[in-house]
Amino acid sequence: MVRYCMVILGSLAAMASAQDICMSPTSTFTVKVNLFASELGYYAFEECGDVVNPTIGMEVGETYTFVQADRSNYFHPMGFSYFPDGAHDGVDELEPGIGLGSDASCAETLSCPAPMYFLNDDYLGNYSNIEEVLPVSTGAEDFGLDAYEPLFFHPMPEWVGYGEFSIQLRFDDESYDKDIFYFCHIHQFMSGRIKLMKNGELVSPEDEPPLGYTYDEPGAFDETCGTYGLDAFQLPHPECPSTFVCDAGPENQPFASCINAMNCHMVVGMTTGVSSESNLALFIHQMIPHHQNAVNMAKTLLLTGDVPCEDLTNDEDPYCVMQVILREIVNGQNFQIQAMRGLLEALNLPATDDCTVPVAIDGLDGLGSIVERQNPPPIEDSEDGAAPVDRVGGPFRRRV
Ligand SMILES: [Cu+2]
Repeated sequence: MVRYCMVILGSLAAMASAQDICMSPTSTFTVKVNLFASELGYYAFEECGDVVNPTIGMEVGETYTFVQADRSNYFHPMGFSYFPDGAHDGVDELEPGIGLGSDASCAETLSCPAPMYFLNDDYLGNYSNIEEVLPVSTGAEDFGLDAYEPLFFHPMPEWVGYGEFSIQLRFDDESYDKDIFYFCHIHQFMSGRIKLMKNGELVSPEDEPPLGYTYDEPGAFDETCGTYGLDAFQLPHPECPSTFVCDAGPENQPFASCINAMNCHMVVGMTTGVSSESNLALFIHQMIPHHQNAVNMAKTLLLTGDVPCEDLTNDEDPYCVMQVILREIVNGQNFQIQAMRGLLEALNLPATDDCTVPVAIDGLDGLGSIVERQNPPPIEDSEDGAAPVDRVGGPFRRRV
């Protein structure tokens, strides 16, 4: 009996309930990115409240507008795909030449549904399945993404200065019977589900295809700091010094305790092995926690509200200059973290190579055992005749 109930619950979990689907009565979704909701941030829509990556509903054959004007969209150009994460995962996106319905003839005429990308009111492509924008096309495959996406990598004040980014999407393949997804063209793992509907009825009651991953959920401490992954690194911690911030008064205490935990997270992350004997792997394993620290620091300062800025293009205002720096750090370094993780995978190098090094104080490590200082061997003369480098000191190692 119990098992039977669980099976039913299990299948219910994969079904969409109408209450969980966010519809927009105006057919507009105002896109924002909640940078504090996960390591990378998650999409949210003004029309859907505070829920991150909400499941949204779209009527087949109707035109929807996704407005990416909010500053939080920087580095997050939205895409649409048949499977989560699109090209990040090597799976099909919505493109004029890709039809996954039972009638795939649209692929031959390049008239399958695809998003149409706009800057201000100018459509950036020549494909169209929206008559009101451009006569419906066949044989044209440029839907504007190639002009749209690169602008999201430009320096933030330039990106803001370009104007209002938006996307129109009319999914009109009547023969397709599953869900589609929105995703970020720059960051993986930010996908959300789109339920297609016909006259208010779900095309697919089941959530198909599956998302394939769960969303990050910040811990309680992370929520106060606007960070990700720090709950287990609050001080005291056996691999960290007793503090990183000295003499913080009551006013700075909350920010300082966030800084303490993020620096401890970094220090713990920056003790790694070289099991692969690869300097490149060593660099990446050390750089990722370093980047994560920069991202966490920037997010926490953003969350304090201590860096107010109305006009991000105003480089005379120190707060605006700082706000730009913070947002560029969060988005640019997160992008680099993902790229470096991808490199490790592509090169068959281990994803992580952590080692545990208790913090050493006065010859004692954090666990109270005796440690000794091991000096590394001197570096030999290099072949090109460069002088040897004098290295002072070395890492503390536990005596075994
Ligand atoms: Cu993104």
